[in-house]
Amino acid sequence: MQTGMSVYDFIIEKQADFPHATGDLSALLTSIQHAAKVISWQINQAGLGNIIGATGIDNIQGEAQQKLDLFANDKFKQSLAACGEVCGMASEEDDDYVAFEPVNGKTAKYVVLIDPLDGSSNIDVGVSVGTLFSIYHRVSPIGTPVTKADFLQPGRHQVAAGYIIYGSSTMLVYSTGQGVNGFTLDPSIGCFCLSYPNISIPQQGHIYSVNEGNYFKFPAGVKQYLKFCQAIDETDNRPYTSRYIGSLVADFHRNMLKGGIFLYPSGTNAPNGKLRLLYEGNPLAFIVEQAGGKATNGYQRILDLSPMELHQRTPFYIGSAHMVDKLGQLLVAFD
Ligand code: AHM
Ligand code: MG
Repeated sequence: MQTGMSVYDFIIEKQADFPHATGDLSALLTSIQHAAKVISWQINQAGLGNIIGATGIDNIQGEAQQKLDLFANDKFKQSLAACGEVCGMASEEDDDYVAFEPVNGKTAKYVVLIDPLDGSSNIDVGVSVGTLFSIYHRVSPIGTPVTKADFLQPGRHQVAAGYIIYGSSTMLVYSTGQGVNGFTLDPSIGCFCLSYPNISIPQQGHIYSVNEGNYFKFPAGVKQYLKFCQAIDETDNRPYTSRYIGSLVADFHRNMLKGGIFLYPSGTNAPNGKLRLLYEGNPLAFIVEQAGGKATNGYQRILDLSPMELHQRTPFYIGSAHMVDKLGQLLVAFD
C-alpha cells in the first residue's frame, strides 16, 4: 500500500480482496471520520471560544463532563445515526445505550461502542486527547430493537476497532482484523491519508507507562514489575524509560510505535482500576493484538473477558508481548 493514499482509496483497494463485501462497514468508518474531522477542528479552537472547561455535570461514573466531551458525544451520535449502518451506540458519556432508527428503511447490522473524547481533562492544558471505538455485529435478530446483549459481547467478537488521536497532527488508526494501519489528517484537503502502513509493535520495548503516584496502592506483582523496569541490567537495556502522559490514546500510540507497556492496575480503593473494558480496554486490545502485542487484566486476555455491565472497569496491561508476559508472571508469583 502506498503511503499518502487517501483512506477512501485504501478501503476500496482492501475491499477488492473481499468480493462479497457490501461496503456497509466502509460507510460506517466514513461516518466516524466525518465526526472526527469536526471534533478535531473544534479541539484546535480550544481556548478561543467558550468550548473548554467543565459543564458542571458529572457522567454516570461520577466524573466531571467537559463541554468538549458532550460536543464529541453528540457529533458521533449524529453521524452514526445518520449513516444508516448502525442500529445502536453505547458511549462512555451516556448512562445507557441508544437505539437508532432505520435510515431509508435499511436494517443496520452493526453496533458501536465509543469513548468520544478520552482524556478530555487534558484539553485545557494543550495535551493530546483521543477517541476510541469498537464495532460489533449485533447478536439480536436484525430488524428487532437492539438489546443490551448486543453491546455486552467479549472483545474478541469485534469486527473492527480503532482510535483517533488529536495531537500534533490528527491521526486515525484502525483495524478490521487484517493488521493495523494509521492515517494522518491532511487539513489542506480534509482527508485522512495513509502514513503508517501495517503497524507492528516491537515484541520487547524500553518504555513503561504508569501513574506512579499510585505506587503504594498497586498489587505486589505490579510493584515488583516496576522495580524490574527500574533495575540496572545492561544486557537487557534496563532501566527502561518512564513515560506517562495521562492520556490513554497518546500513551498507547507512542508505546505501539516504539515498543513499551502501559499499566493501569487495580488499586487498594479501586479493585478494577479506572479504565473501562468496553470503551477503552477492548478497542485497544483488538488493535494491539492485530499489531502483534498483548493486552491482559494481569491474568486473562482482555478480549476473552465477558462483560456484565456497560461501564465496567478492568485492570489494564497492554503493549509489547514480552513485557506483558513478564508482568503477568510477576503478578502470579507475588499475589
Ligand atoms: P477519562 O475516560 O475520564 O478521560 O479517563 C481516562 C484517562 C485515560 O486517558 C488515562 O490513561 C487515565 O485516565 C489517566 O488516569 P490517571 O489520571 O489516574 O493517571
Ligand atoms: Mg475514557
